[in-house]
Amino acid sequence: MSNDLFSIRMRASAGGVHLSGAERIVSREELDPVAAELRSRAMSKNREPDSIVITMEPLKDASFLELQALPVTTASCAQMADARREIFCRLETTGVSPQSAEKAVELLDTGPASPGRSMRGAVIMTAFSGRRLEPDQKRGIRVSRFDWKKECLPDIDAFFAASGLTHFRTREALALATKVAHAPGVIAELCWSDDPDYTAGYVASRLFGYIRFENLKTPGSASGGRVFFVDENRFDLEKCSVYLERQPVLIYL
Ligand code: WAQ
Ligand code: MG
Repeated sequence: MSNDLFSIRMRASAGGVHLSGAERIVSREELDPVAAELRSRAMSKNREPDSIVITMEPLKDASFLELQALPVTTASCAQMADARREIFCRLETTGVSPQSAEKAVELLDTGPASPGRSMRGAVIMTAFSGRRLEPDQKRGIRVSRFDWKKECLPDIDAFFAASGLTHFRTREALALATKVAHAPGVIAELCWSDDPDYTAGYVASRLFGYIRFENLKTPGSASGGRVFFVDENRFDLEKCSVYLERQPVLIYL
């Protein structure tokens, strides 16, 4: 069935270094205001971009997948060390080995693109042996073509307001994590932002939903990223990448 929805994506960089990115699915009427919003977000970074690319692509004949958002819980870990211990326990319940979990945390601490650099996309890591599978280790796999379903926006706004989670990052991360949790072969995700002022992060899986932590890193640290753990026994990189990058997904609550 044909539709009038568009994928709109922004990426901003300076000197070849990725600064920020965003992806939305919007109707034709929203293209201009959302493009302006993404442009202003790109320019609100501490560092001025020397390139901002905004891509608009009609999804007219695409078949959409609709997914219910993962349930959200906030872990009450007072110290960063407690939060880190808790993510190890949670990852282990999904089948991620302690070695893989440690390697993932170390990568996000040091910058997974090369020491000190964060990636534009995510690391794909085998859950047992901790091998990296993403074809380009500087860029990573960028999840795209997902958004909240428009009809559900009032419910979604109400949900986030009632939970006291009003930052746009949480809202975008829950949508992304929901798409990722349903990817073929993916068993869990670990994420925290590379924004020095934003220390919250999460672990997510279909098993326990989206568990957020207020303090996964030290304030002021510019390291962060995403790791998608995959089951090496049933993993097809091509199939998973096509789903993550190209399959349009709308999320409802
Ligand atoms: N696909 C794959 N990886 C991505 C994507 C994407 N679409 N967007 C960001 N990343 C990776 C990339 O390596 C970034 O450097 C890193 O994640 C961090 O991106 O509940 O805002 O946009 O409040 O800084 C966690 C929310 C927020 C916690 C994460 O990430 C909460 C966040 P950022
Ligand atoms: Mg982002």
